[in-house]
Amino acid sequence: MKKALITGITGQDGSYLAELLLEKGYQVFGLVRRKSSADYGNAEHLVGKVKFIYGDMTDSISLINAMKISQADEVYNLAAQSFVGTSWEQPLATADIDAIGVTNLLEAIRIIKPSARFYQASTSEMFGLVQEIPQRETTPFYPRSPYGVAKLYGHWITKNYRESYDMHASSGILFNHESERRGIEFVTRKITNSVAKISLGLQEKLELGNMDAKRDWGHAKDYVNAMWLMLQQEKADDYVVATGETHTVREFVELAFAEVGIEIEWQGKEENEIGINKLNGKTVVCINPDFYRPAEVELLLGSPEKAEKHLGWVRQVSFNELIKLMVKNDLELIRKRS
Ligand code: NAP
Ligand code: G4F
Repeated sequence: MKKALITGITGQDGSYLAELLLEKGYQVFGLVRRKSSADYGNAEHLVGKVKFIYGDMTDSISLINAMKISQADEVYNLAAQSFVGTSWEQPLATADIDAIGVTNLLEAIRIIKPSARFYQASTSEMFGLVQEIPQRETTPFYPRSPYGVAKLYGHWITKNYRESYDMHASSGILFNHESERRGIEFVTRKITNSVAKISLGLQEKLELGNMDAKRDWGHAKDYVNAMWLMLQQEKADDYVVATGETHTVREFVELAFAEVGIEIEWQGKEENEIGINKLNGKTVVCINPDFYRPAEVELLLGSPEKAEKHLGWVRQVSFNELIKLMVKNDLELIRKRS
């Protein structure tokens, strides 16, 4: 039985990856942070199936301990302060977790079990002010947030340990991926949750920042499969995982409202732009500049060519299906609660 250790198991990707590895017959260990009340987040339903180990990316001893206990053959580093907006408010914590934390984990592997295969959760945020369209493995990086900068360190230290110590260490440069388990502060889930509430008469308006931003959005379930595929290759390498399509936040809003039968008409420009419900003339979307970022990533569009060709990775969920699933899920959750 293969053993895997997942950091960030309580998050969106960690929980889907744990399900995938359990299905494949792995023994799964998950690193969790100690909280004042027991909370396994998205991995709540995996209690009893996964062995949880307390630890923190900033505490190298706890990572050595997690490697000793798990003796993992595969280590997936998904733990991060993952919200770009917060990285301006907590730049040092973001660097400690997302940058130095990666070295802490690589060292724990090197000390305890250097033969273990390692996956690093790199990100399209490293492309930031994009130098090429679409972005590929060879596109130069230009991060635009403390998060992007910290992740770039994590990316390079992974490559460096591969080259310095011949470790099987790979990075997945994953573009935005969402799901029914996405954190509520990320724009897609914020939209689908608000759309559900507005359609049920529980909220008046959705307030957003930059609606012109373009993202390459896929479903998290498809993306965790790519992570696993990377660690099954004979040689470690870096791969872009993306859909090859890009859409604005505004398009996401329109399609999400369409799921509940609301057609949006846009009026005004920039900070004065509003989205009106065509049926009753009510304003349901407006701009709140508090959600603008000090530096923005305007356009992300990835090329999945290498992942498709070398890993045989295939995406199952389309952009429209993703929105449908997320709105449906939020409607069900809210109806259950009220
Ligand atoms: P997420 O839902 O925010 O999950 C983050 C996980 O990291 C949570 O389990 C969190 O635990 C854990 N964590 C945070 N700080 C930690 C620390 N100091 N020590 C140990 N664990 C810590 O993120 P996600 O969307 O699943 O993303 C997974 C990874 O992929 C992240 O590294 C993210 O940066 C990266 N990524 C995500 C995307 C995307 O579009 N989703 C794209 C590219 C890369 P708590 O529950 O205790 O907070
Ligand atoms: O959903 P977001 O917060 O995701 P962002 O910044 O693209 O980061 C996500 O994807 C990265 C991969 O590229 C991951 F590495 C990272 O961990 C995270 O998962 O924002 C998407 C876009 C941005 O341009 C933002 O300015 O939506 C824009 N936006 C407009 N209004 C908003 C809002 N974002 C948020 N969160 N909230 C708004 O009200």
